[in-house]
Amino acid sequence: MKVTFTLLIFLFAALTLNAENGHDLWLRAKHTATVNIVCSGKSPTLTIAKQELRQGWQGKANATFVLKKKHNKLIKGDGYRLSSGRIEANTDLGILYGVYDLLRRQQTGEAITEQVENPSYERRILDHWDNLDGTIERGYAGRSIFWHGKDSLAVTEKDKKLWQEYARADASIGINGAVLDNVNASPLVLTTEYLKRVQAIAEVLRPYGIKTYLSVNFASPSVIGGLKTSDPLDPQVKEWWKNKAKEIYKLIPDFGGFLVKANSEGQPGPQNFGRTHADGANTIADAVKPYGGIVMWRAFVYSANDEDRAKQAYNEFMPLDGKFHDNVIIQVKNGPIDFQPREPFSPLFGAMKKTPVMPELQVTQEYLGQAIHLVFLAPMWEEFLKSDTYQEGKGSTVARCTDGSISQQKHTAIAGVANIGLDTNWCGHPFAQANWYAFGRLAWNNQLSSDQIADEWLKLTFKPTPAEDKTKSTVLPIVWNINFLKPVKRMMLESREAAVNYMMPLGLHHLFSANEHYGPGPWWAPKGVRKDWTPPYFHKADTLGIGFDRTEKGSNAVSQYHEPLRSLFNNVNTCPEIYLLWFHHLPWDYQTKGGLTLWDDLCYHYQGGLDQVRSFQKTWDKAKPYVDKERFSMVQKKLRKQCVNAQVWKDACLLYFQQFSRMPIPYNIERPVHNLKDLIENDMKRIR
Ligand code: GCW
Repeated sequence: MKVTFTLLIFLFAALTLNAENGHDLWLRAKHTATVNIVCSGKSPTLTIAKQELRQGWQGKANATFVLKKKHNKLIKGDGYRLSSGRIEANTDLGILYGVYDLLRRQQTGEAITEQVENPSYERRILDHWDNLDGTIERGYAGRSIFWHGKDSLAVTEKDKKLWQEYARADASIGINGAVLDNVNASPLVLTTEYLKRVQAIAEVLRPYGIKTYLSVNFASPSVIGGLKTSDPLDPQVKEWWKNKAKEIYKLIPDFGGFLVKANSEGQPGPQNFGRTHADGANTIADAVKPYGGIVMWRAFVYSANDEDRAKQAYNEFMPLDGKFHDNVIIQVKNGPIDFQPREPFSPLFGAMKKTPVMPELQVTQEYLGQAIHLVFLAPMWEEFLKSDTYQEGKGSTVARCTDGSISQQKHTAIAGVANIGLDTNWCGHPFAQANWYAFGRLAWNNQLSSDQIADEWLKLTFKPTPAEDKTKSTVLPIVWNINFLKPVKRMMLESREAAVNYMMPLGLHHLFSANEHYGPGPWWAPKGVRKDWTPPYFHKADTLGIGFDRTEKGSNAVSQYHEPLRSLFNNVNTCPEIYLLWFHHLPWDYQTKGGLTLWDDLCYHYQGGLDQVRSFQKTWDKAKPYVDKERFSMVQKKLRKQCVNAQVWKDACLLYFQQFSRMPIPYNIERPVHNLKDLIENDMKRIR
């Protein structure tokens, strides 16, 4: 009996050991060969570099490889020069990045020619919206990896191991900063007991080149400092921030700085004291300046007034251009509303001439199916980064307006709102890991294509190769299984457009029910809720038509863009159809470019999105032979749910809008399978 029990435990352990849980991300254990490393320098970062190289080498057995710190004018920041036998860099971190790049190339079969790789942005940061009690705002992958509540501030070995794994994953894709707490910040994070934990996290992250940053609450001086005010121009308040910075830098000498959400969605800010965003940002920036710290001040501001919400950030910040101190960067979300499946770029990019601006992307899929829908975000970010702002004429892409190519900037940065939690696979959905990966890769090189990123990630994350021959000393050359790689990559690359199609095509936006931002609710507008938080504010559907008129005759949001974009968006004939209802309110029988009525076109888009998800299911089922069974079935289940959801989105939006269009759903597409009344009632039950 006892023997059988032990045997069972053994069998169970063996099984779980082999089970693929996704925890290793794109850094999977490999079958490697030995390598002789020549490296004279010594530092914790170099120790990691050497260890990674030894652990991951897939080149010729017994080859010699040189890691060398050497000043080279072509190399910028933590960039590096890579060739088949050596990596050179100006910094130890540059060497570590070079090692990760080399190993990635060895594993994906990408050529290793002599080349210099420099980062697009100086600071490549993940913003964790982690609350101190361990919950995560808009987090869909479990609780926080950093915080477990006020009774668990003591640092455990388990914490440290996880932070180290996190740091390694970040460093492997070039991320060099982490904001450890939610932008809806608790003042408590600046108290000494919490700062001690921040110090411990910083110590684990440091050898991997990751700086820690904190989101701070603007009212901290009064809430935890006991001052009568948090007025940024009050001398005592200034002194308080200075002392706080001093305390932090004593604990964390390389602390990165602060991120601030002020006068936005109920958060306190300088306007509570009759001061401007510049006054607020500068006071805090002055405090960290002696130590080289920065302040990332968010432009995500809008009030419940009559002005088009899409215009407000620009209106608020443009008059302040030139008033910010030189260690302030304005952090701007990619679109003017809020991380929707598709938005045109925010007009604040390419607008401010004297103030650096950094993009804020959302890796966590708040508005894109959360951890259930398979949506690869690189195509969305690529579309954004390549958007031309025309700041200095043609070719002034968002990428170039923010990475220092157009105007000399003291600091450049990019941030992504993390999708990471305590879930074993970190991100909830196996394919959500690709979004973490893509953010890091694009932050490092804002010219990369989504195709390349998807290709790399798939090769690193799955093993789409014939079974490895463990008897051979090397595993090269790698033959990628094209039956897996090609269709699965196509699915990833199409997935964002699919989500746009079944959620909100043709420029529609914010059609979500309630504050969950998951399912459809084009009808959702309960009494007492701010109107700019409700879908009818955004779609403006009535019997005459649908869409938000942002032309010169409407809110005139188009005027915030440079020419020729202003006229292009303003004119319904030249406005790209992907933004049609973002900028125009049009009659239901308006003829779109394909010769359809607007109503029919809308219907075909919703049907098209649903069809795409169904085709993803087929693609994935066919990929079965090439994927471990755990991840295969997890993705399969999630795709089933996504398909059901896409059907709900289609039915909900079409049946709701049909009340206004009073036109039939084209007879050659599928009939709805839900009733509008049921959808609305279920929705109401859910939010109650
Ligand atoms: O979109 C909204 C989110 C909030 C978030 C806010 C912001 C952190 O729904 O949860 O708060 O954006 O970016 O500040």
